[in-house]
Amino acid sequence: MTIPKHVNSKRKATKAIHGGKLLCADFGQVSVPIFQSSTFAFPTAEDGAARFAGEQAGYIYTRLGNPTVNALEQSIADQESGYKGLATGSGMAAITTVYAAFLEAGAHIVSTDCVYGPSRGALETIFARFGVESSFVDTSDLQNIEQAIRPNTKLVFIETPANPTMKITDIAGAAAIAQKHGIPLAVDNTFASPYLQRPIEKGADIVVHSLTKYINGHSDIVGGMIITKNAELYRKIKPVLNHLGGTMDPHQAWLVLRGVQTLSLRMEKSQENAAKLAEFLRHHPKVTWVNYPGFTDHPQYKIAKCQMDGFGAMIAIGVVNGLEGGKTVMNNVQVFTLAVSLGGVESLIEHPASMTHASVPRKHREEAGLYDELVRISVGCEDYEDLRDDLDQALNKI
Ligand code: LCS
Repeated sequence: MTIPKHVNSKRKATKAIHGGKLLCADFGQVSVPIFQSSTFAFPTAEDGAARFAGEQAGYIYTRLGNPTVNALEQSIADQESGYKGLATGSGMAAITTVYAAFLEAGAHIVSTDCVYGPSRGALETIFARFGVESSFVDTSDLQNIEQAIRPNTKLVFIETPANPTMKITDIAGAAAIAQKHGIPLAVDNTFASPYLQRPIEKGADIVVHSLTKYINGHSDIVGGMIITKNAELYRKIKPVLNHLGGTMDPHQAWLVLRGVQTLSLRMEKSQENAAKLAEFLRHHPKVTWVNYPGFTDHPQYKIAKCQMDGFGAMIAIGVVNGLEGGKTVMNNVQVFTLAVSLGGVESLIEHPASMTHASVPRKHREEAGLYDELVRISVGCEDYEDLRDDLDQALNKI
């Protein structure tokens, strides 16, 4: 048996490749195995009781813990500079588990107004039935967070960059406000990934991810992750996840472990393509506006530059003829795929008002800056020239 090496680098690409592997290196294997077992044998009845009592380390049942899933949890927690991770069956399972851990009847949450549609919908349609109150504000202006906090506020939840408006919230500023009031701050870091942004380093308490996006990167699984800053928060959330049951299965975890190893390469290529494409689109006669945090005149450019290691690969645009023009573009692309989701190696295009954010009433969408004319682009890893020429020909059909 080979003695596994413990790779203990603080650098991002190395962490993405080696994180979590040591946990399962029993035979010197280089890839983490898939422990496809729902349950784990106890050596004796006493051992079983001791494991349930938390007095003995060891696996019990995959909903409560699994070696492959744990390896992924360790990997993402390391990359996020967090304490530990809790893998979930989807990004929404991560988000609703965090809601359920902190919000009870009569509690209140302050959230970014332009969060991913279902992150808002879950609060307004499900948690509201259990007596949870929510305020959705433009968190890119920190004063709005301060003003929205009430005596019964139990969680501040921000998404930055926000889907799909590309608004940026100052994480350190939001953390300072939340901390002053003794409220945990949770950050949806899906759009940036830990390669570009690590909210816990800026003072956040909890990070959530849709792993479906950049972290997995290949549009072949749905998954989520919760990462906590410390053991106390982990212990508060873990039983909620185990009871509600939105956990991840080992095969899903293995695919994400495979995908995340190339996170640095994919992020670098996609954001390089996105920067060029944003510039190209900005000067295109059929494009009326471009939201991209890498533009020096983006309203929160300075915050993005300060808290992110790069501007990411998501772009929101408006085109001439509004929604009709946008439909023409979406119906004529050939290299881009007309599909929701984002963060995969392939470039995607979609219409948030009628697709990803259709569950948010128009009034709320427009208050949050999500207009009918907005078309969202997820820039992938293809050759830039092909992406540029494809959008150019589709735009010229308007
Ligand atoms: N958070 C953000 C920022 C997201 O964009 C999504 C999904 C989720 C959470 C939920 O993750 P899931 O449960 O889907 O893994 N966003 C999607 C989107 O923009 N298009 O399709 C899904």
